[in-house]
Amino acid sequence: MAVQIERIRKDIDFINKFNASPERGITRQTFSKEYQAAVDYVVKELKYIGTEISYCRGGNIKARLPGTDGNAPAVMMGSHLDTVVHGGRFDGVVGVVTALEAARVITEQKIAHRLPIDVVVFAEEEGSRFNWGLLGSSIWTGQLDHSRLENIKDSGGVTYPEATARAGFEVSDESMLEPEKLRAMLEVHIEQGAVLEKKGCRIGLVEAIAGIKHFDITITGRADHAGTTPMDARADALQAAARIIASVEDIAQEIGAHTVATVGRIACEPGQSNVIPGIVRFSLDVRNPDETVLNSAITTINQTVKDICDNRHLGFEITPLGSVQPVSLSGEIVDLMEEKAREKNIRSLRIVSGAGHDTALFAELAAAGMIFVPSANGRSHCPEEFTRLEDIGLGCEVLLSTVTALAA
Ligand code: HGY
Ligand code: MN
Ligand code: MN
Repeated sequence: MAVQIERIRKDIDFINKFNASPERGITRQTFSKEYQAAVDYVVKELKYIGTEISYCRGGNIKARLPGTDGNAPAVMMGSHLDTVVHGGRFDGVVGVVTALEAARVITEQKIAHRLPIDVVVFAEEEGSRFNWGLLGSSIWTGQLDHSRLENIKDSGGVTYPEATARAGFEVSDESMLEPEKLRAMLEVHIEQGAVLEKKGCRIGLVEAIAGIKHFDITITGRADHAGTTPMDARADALQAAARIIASVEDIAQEIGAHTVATVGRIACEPGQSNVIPGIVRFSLDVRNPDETVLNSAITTINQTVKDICDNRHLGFEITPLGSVQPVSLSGEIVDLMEEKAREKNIRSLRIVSGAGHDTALFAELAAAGMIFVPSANGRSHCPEEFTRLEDIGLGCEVLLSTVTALAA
């Protein structure tokens, strides 16, 4: 192996020392002090090998290994360092540390490359602080207008631009990512499912990424006394929300065809045991690799919200948040990665991603590809998340040979 897995181990361990919830999993929210410390570590390592660092629009970071042809489109590789709350050690981190290690090897071995090679760290991929997934890459690729950021706030009311400024993040490169500047985008990521493990494959070649639609749903009833309000005189927002949430599971199961729907967050006001809930807010995450099926699931769920609320004379509001279309990734890149894996006698498997990734936003801009490495028991977004260092090393090897072939 050209890559050094002990360096990868050290990078993963160092980055995960920066954690707001050491008692339970990993929590590293965008622009938090933990996040900044992790980013600072990676930037220091990238500077050490001589890359040119740029602080880009949307809070993203780019570290360039210049090629012999400075005007040529770049080959980009990387992922994210932010996590869900009480998440795992590998989601996103694996893509950043494998890109860092590949850049080290390219520099150390003086591997010639005509195209520039960029290591990137995308901000707010998870949306766990600002409730808008793929936020940094959406801004950078122009899929979300910069002006929208003023209205994207965390639970404390801090806007994304304010949080960016408070973290001392000063944009040094305002340019957007455009097709003429990009040859390819490659991301190594944990599978976050159990397919590779079940099939005994150590590398997944992602052919498509499921579409995701996020919403916030608010049900408005009437707060009343829990003891004096008869059952037939109530406008109980939580009773309606409970029936809607149960229907979400039924609808996803009835539609099938890889439809998944999740209510992951709920808040009830005023949240007192002796007050009938007046307002309930909850999240909705619906996914499917097929646009038509995804949209039909959304339509059915929206109709169910309306029927249940109308029936109970309650108000409701369905607010769309971040969403990303289902995408197919580049067949050229899948074929190339498959060939590189075969050259190294690595069993690979073509696979569809149920998880969302920044790379999905590059499918229209460049030849976009993802390399999956197995997740133990398919677990992710939890402290139990685990991937073997040896598998991460293989993912890095395939990344390195694919990137150097593209940038030659
Ligand atoms: O939600 C996702 O699929 C990704 O982990 N952000
Ligand atoms: Mn991720
Ligand atoms: Mn994730």
